[in-house]
Amino acid sequence: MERTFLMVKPDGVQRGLVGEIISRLEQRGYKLVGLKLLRLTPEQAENHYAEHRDKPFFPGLIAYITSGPVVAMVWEGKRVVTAVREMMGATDPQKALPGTIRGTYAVDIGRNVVHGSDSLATAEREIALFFSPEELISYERALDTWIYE
Ligand code: IDP
Ligand code: MG
Repeated sequence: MERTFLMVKPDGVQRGLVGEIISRLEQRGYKLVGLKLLRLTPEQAENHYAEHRDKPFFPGLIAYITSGPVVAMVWEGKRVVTAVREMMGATDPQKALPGTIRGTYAVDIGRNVVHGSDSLATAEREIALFFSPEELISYERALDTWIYE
């Protein structure tokens, strides 16, 4: 089973979308294995978004992501890395399909509500950045045989 890192960004928390985003993943059948509310330090934010360090939007991105609390999560399931990216929709909400999280709840690229890992390798890196191994819980769900064949 794959694991991915998902974060409700400060705009999503302020707008009361945490429950909605968790609900979508729960209802799809994915399993929550880690969860915390935190406010990113500038160092954490710069590390998390290191690949964008040289982009013109980087200072604004760091200001945005550190502007309030975020909800960091780890979700587990079959093909979950790709599935979460699909459920989030395109980075630019103007290009996100209706029905996706960004296509439903966002307008501007700099206020796009959620972050999700873009590959298995990224997921591993991002999970390690925000969670210690003891904070990730492996457990059985009675429902799993009704979700996986
Ligand atoms: P992703 O979040 O869909 O993986 P990335 O290209 O990795 O998209 O960009 C990371 C984040 O940086 C985006 O989610 C968005 O918040 C912000 N961002 C990306 N491109 C722009 C831009 O052109 N203007 C402002 N913010 C941007
Ligand atoms: Mg990205």
